[in-house]
Amino acid sequence: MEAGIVGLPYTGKTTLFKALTGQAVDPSGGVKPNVGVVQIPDPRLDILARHIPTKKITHAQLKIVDIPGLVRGSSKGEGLGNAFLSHIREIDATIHVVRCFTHAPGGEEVPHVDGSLNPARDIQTVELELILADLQQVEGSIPRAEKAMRQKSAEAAARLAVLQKVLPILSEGKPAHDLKLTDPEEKKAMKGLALVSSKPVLYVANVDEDDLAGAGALASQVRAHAEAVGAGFVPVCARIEAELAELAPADRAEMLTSLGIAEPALHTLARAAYRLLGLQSFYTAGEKEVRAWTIPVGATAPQAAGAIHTDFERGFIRVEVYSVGDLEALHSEKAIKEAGKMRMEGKGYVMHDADVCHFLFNV
Ligand SMILES: Nc1nc2c(ncn2[C@@H]2O[C@H](COP(=O)(O)OP(=O)(O)OP(=O)(O)O)[C@@H](O)[C@H]2O)c(=O)[nH]1
Ligand SMILES: [Mg+2]
Repeated sequence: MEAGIVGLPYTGKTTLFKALTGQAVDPSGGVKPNVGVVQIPDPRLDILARHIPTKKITHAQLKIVDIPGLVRGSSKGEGLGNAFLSHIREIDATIHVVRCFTHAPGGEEVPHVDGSLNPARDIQTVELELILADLQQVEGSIPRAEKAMRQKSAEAAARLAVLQKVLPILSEGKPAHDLKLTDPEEKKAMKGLALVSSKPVLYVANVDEDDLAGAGALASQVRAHAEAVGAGFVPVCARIEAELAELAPADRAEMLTSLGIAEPALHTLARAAYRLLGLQSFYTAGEKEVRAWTIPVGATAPQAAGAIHTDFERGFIRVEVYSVGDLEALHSEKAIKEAGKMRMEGKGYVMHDADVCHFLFNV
């Protein structure tokens, strides 16, 4: 799972990256993307480890890429041109950072590339660049796709059909996300195109420290846009979060209390990203390791086993399941069994969020 951070220059992308990953960044100021891994915070792992003594706790992970170089006119070769695109095709979701803070800490000015604070305009600027980049890709792909039609394969036909359907949408300045497909072959072809404007978006309003809830006029523009397009929205003060990330846990808790924040934005962001991507977690728990795994909502038990190891999916026999809530209430797997809450499920079982699993397989 991979999310890419995009946004105009000086919006706080790298600050957010540091906050999320706790990782050092490229000091050159960003020609190369910063790549890091976020351990998804998950209180359920603590519940599991409290009742099932274990040597190791492993969090689910999200890969984050801080993508620099997107500016107004990228598609026409401004700045680094479309170089940023090579890093963005692979991502599953876009985290779009929008500047809503007025000053840098200490009050000094942070320049804005377009001379004034205007989140709604900034969103349009970035999204138009993504759409134009996709448009160039689609226009470039059509002649090749037409040639490929000679092979008379269903795959080539689906690819050309999708290119022809998405072209007018992009030409109108709308995101590829607006194209709704039903045919499975076409859906697959669409995925293969990996168009940037087809990815789900999480808008992050990077706010001043006196508007952490994002209730101010600037952040409200971002929220309104996110709601209008059915995307995710999280207000974050990236600078404070970056400071929090550097603190020891006890100091962090104290700073959170003094700021009146319930939890670091990383938690809110991680949950929003999960929701956006249609993901949920299941767990395996034993004395060697307590671990969170990520699967799409709707995944079956064999598919969940496959998230651990592909052989487990093929050799799946059945699974013993209970939920984290059962363990919290009853304190041990033995007590869960005695209460009749340990379930045996077969191949058709659709996984629930917070399931704890013992898989039985044959490899
Ligand atoms: N007040 C305030 N300033 C911030 C915040 N986030 C970033 N800044 C400041 O904004 C400036 C730019 O931040 P960066 O994180 O480098 O921005 P960027 O989007 O990575 O910029 P480029 O990589 O140049 O495109 C720095 O001076 C930061 O200190 C914030 O949440 N609040
Ligand atoms: Mg940067």
